[in-house]
Amino acid sequence: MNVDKKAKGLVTKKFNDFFYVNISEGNQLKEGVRFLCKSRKNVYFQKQVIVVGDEVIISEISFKNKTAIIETLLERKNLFERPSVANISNIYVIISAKEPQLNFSQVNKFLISAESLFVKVSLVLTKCDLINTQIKNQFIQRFESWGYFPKTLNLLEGNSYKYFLQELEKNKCSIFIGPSGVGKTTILNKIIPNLNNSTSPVSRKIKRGKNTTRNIELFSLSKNSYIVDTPGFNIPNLNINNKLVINLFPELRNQLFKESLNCKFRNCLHTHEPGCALDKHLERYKYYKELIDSSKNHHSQIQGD
Ligand SMILES: Nc1nc2c(ncn2[C@@H]2O[C@H](COP(=O)(O)OP(=O)(O)OP(=O)(O)O)[C@@H](O)[C@H]2O)c(=O)[nH]1
Ligand SMILES: [Mg+2]
Ligand SMILES: [Zn+2]
Repeated sequence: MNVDKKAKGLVTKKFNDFFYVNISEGNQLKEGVRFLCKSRKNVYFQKQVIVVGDEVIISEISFKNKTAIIETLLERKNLFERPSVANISNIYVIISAKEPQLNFSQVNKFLISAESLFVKVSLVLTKCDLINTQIKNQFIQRFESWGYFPKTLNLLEGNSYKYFLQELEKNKCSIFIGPSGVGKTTILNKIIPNLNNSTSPVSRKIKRGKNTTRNIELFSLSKNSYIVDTPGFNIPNLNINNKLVINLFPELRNQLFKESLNCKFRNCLHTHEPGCALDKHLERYKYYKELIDSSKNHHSQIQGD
């Protein structure tokens, strides 16, 4: 049966010139059916091409062949860049306690980059079976001083994944980011029945991941809840207005909101200003200052050109 009707859908995968689109919930057409689509020419949102996570309108729908054409790209709430994923509601920065070794400066960069999308950011510590409780608690305490309450997972304890899934099912679209080999795909395989996506052990010699995941794909967890696995990747440089930098650090921004910080100057950037009331005795304050300085330099370079 061919139905030539329009429907709203969600782009779950992109390859070459093709897209997989799932028909959204609430449509009289079959929910959850996956259509192989091509896009009409000139389908953009603010001059940007269609990416995974985008909502689209499809037409020329063939139920027999499971094909359709993307006609329109709907308004995007946000765009995570490199890898490109649209309409994210929650970001999970996944890191491992060991193999690959926990690198705090790298975690900091992932967190800052994640926070710059201004959605909820959480931290997940995997491979906790490879460290003892004392070290685990030290890691947790350190991240708490950064304003995060990390979830801990390990392969030996099945329940930890079960509780994590319950949380993820409440989110509209979560994305996993983090270095290669930390176990992002392993989590997905644990929580989505019959998924069996490829994972591989970290290299024995250099204890680093092997960049196993290559594609970006959106998987359905339940009605209205999706999750995106990503390849381990390098963190792009940030280019952010220096007034917003404080929002990237929960331990600093909490001071602004919870304690109604009274700096002498209303536009205080909390660096060298007299009468600044921000508590600067925090581990990541130096990263905050670095970001302010680099965004200032960037700004003056642009003005100087
Ligand atoms: N001991 C232990 N090993 C784990 C745990 N979670 C994952 N691993 C192992 O870590 C290795 C890498 O896992 P992957 O899931 O491929 O890692 P990834 O983050 O998806 O890596 P990329 O796709 O390369 O970005 C696999 O051999 C997993 O079995 C854990 O909790 N404990
Ligand atoms: Mg992977
Ligand atoms: Zn201040």
